[in-house]
Amino acid sequence: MFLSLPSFLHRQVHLNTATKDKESNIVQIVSRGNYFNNFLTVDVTDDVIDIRCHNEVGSQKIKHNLDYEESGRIVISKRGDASTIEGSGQLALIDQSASLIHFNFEEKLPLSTRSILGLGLIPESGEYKPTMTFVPVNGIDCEEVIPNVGEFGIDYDAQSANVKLVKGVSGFAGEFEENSRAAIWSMGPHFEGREISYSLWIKTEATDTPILVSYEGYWIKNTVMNLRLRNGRPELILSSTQRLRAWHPHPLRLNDGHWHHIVVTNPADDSFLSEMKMYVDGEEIKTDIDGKDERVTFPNGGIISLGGFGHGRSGTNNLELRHTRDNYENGDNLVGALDEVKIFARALSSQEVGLLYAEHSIMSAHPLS
Ligand SMILES: [Ca+2]
Repeated sequence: MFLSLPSFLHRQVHLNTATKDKESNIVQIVSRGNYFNNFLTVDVTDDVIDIRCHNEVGSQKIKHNLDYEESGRIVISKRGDASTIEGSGQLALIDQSASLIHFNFEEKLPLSTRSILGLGLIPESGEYKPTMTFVPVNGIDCEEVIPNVGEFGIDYDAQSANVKLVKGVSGFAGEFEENSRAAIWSMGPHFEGREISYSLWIKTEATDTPILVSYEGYWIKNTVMNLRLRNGRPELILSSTQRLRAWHPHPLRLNDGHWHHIVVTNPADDSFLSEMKMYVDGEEIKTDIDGKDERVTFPNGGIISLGGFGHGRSGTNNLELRHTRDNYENGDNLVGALDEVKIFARALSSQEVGLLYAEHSIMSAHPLS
């Protein structure tokens, strides 16, 4: 039987994923683990497949702790007339059309209460523990997390420092300052030239070039997907020589101290840079490109951060390189607030963007449409 793979999640991600084909009952399970910090067991009987995920817990013990707890389970049963597929925890079925990453900034939690797969392997941390108490990000120790409430769950929490919770478009927002950090350790969900979208609310008066969302490869450094403002004008950096930006003659400035909604989307797999779309306050805006109009390609195995650079290049000892990323045209730490930051592993239609905006548009005092 030929499997129609496009309906599965096929990206390099840094967690356990269970997905199901929309049409059939074919299930795909991907698992990962370094130094046996995570593994699956599979129990097959006549009409039941019972797969369990085991996550390393406990105290430090030079990489191999060998102390585990069950962190997820999926049971596929063909007993009787009907097939059933029940996933939970780390093996809960992922809704691929929903936001995989979603920060609503409703709470912050101590990092010590959130076990994030593989985080203890970060070279600078000097310790290996299944659960960390702090992790350094660009010179600042992060002891808190902003939980990811999207489908990818806890492994995509943002390790954070100096992010204040203030009034946002929906409940609280995250207020960033110069020494704020919000960095995701786990990789993905970008993949080569595939569809991807960012949606977020921003409030700032910054006149410099604040980074709103950064995605950069952990190993491959040729391309990025960094959304930033340049004196209030949105621009999407794809490489050191390519960007998509608000059409230059347009007087658009979003650094007016009011909430604004921005969406960028790669509308189809292997789009050209000029085909990527940008929306402000629910409406598509005219863009132009700076650099060569090529098919976009995102690094596999990349990591995301909010309001500045994150864990990227944690393998290098060159602090200047790590902190400035000069070859990506740099960018400043955000002074301002973010809310409802969402990342989808698919394109968003103009109708969907309109709905995302309308959901909280009462907060936008100056809609541009
Ligand atoms: Ca919120």
